[in-house]
Amino acid sequence: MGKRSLAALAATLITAASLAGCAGDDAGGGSGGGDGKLVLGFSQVGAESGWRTANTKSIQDSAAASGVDLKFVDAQGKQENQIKAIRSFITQRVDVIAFSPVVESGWDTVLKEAKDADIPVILTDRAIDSPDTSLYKTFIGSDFVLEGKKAGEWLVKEYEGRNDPVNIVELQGTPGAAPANDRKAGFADVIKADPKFKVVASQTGQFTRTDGKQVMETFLKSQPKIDVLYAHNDDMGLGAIEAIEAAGKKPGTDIKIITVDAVKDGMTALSQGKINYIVECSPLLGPQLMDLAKKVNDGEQVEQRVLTEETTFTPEQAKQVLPERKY
Ligand code: GYE
Repeated sequence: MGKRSLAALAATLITAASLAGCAGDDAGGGSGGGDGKLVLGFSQVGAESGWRTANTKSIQDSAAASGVDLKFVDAQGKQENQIKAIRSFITQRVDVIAFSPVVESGWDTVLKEAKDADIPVILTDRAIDSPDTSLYKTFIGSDFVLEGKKAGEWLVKEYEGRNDPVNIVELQGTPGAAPANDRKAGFADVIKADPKFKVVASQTGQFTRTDGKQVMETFLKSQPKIDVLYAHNDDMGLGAIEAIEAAGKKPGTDIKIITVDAVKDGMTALSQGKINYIVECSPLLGPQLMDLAKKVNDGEQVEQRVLTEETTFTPEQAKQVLPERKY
């Protein structure tokens, strides 16, 4: 149990004592079971993609390695489940709450509850749109706007010196999620400089392979000419590849494909030339998260924004790093 929890426990005990006239042995303060471990409540988005699976593993492995008592709850893609989980972490009086918000909006009420309970919150992977930054201690994760820009920059280079229109279809992530909003915005911002680039269709594929495939099928039916697919993650791109192949076209050749994440399956498709470019988004946030959780629990000052280091991959680069790729 960290300093904060001890303070909270003391406060709870004092309140309980004054209310009941006696001090119970554990008035619900601190759920660490008295073994001195930091208790971290973590609400995960779900299991929608390879990225998410790797992210979950990173968090669970790092918690075990650093002696953190992790209370892990999977929200199955639903904000209401995340709110429930956060409320239950507050009731359990965990030391620190971390979560990866399914969508950007609608967190103020529950985060105020955590703040009132004096439980520090860490945003992991995805941001929220609340202007009240006092609702969380820090936000660790990637710069999704930058990722979208990197995708756009590759495209601009790829079609340099050509004037024919370039028809782009876009598979967006979960509606309202920070990576969907930002990857769209960053990409649009770069390609708007040249009117030959046209996003002819843009729809959500929910960050999943199944939806990516299904939506690509409809794009292929409704669009007479598709030059490029920009998918907000590898999984949707991989689903789309199946649809493109089923339609008798060659992914990576007939339709150029750009994705984000760089998970193993995506990198394999990239090395085979079925994807042309991947912007990396690292899911390995576990070690940094544990470190930040310990710091905020000890009342240490931490940066409001902790960025993840990332790169981009071409097919050649994918071939080189694939043998070492862990996820
Ligand atoms: O890119 C996608 C996942 O929030 C960065 O969520 C994450 C995104 C990731 O489902 O594959």
